[in-house]
Amino acid sequence: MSSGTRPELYDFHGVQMTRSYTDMWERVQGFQARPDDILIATYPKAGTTWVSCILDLLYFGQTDPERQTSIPIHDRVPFLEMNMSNPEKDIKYFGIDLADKLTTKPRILKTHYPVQFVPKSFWEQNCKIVYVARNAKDNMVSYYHFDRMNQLQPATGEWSDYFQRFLVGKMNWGSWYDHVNGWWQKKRNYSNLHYMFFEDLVENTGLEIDKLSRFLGLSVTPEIRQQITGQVQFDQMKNNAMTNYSTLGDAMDFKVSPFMRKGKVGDWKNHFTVAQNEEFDQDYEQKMKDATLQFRTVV
Ligand code: PPS
Repeated sequence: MSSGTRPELYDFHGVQMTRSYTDMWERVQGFQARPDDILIATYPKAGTTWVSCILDLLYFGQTDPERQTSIPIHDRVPFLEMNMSNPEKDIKYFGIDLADKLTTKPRILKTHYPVQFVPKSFWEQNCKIVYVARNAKDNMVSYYHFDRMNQLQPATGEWSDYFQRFLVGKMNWGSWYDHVNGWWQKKRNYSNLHYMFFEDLVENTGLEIDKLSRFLGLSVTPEIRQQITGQVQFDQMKNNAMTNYSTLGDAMDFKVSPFMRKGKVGDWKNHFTVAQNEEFDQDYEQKMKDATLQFRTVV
């Protein structure tokens, strides 16, 4: 990929993807998960980095505090399917190699795959999986700004075009609707899956840390919970080079938009027109038939 050009989406087993995330398909599918591995799965921009930091702190914050200030989060929590080498952008990132080389116990790993793409060893080993979901309106807005600033993502076009593309799932990693529903259904027959919401994290981070700890079987004192809550506040993470993605080469133009942008619920109101909101809501009702899966677009 030469500078200034953006990758194209293509149909990959029924999901829109770019090649940087499918080139290593065979190796990713053959990944040997271990029983204590923990997988963080999300649709892009749903709170992956936030939850990655929380898990890293829960497991290693007390025993190895150094890693918080010396290893970028994208290396502490490898992004399984990302395969990127772009000398012009000073990028070299091979998620599957990073995962294979991880020496931590447990290994904490990240994926944006829809549920049907997850390597089978995670299921066979009964690994703990944390899925983070974010309401579609804010998710779309966050993804739009990310795609504007990230040269490794397909071009956005105008907001109105992007809005339409989101509704039909022409996004990298496919349809938000399929993603959140697919993972939600998985919860019914796979009990080692913790499904959580970005909006709940915003509303009460400490409570979500408690729930996560219970799911992971960790006992966390109120003091440590409070400490972690402080360490993962938006401004802390935004100002920390190890968590704000300033370490991932220069594919991301922070002058266009920062990675840690607003971290809010409800920013969609600053982007959606009244007509778009109506169209969105009608379409949403058609697609989101499962009444047990409810999102909040305000808190
Ligand atoms: S990625 O690229 O898919 O891994 O992005 P991801 O980390 O999933 O999502 C980025 C959005 O999460 C927000 N974020 C936070 N919000 C509040 N508090 C904290 N600590 C936090 N950390 C990350 C980040 O700002 C992005 O959302 P927007 O709405 O764009 O600000």
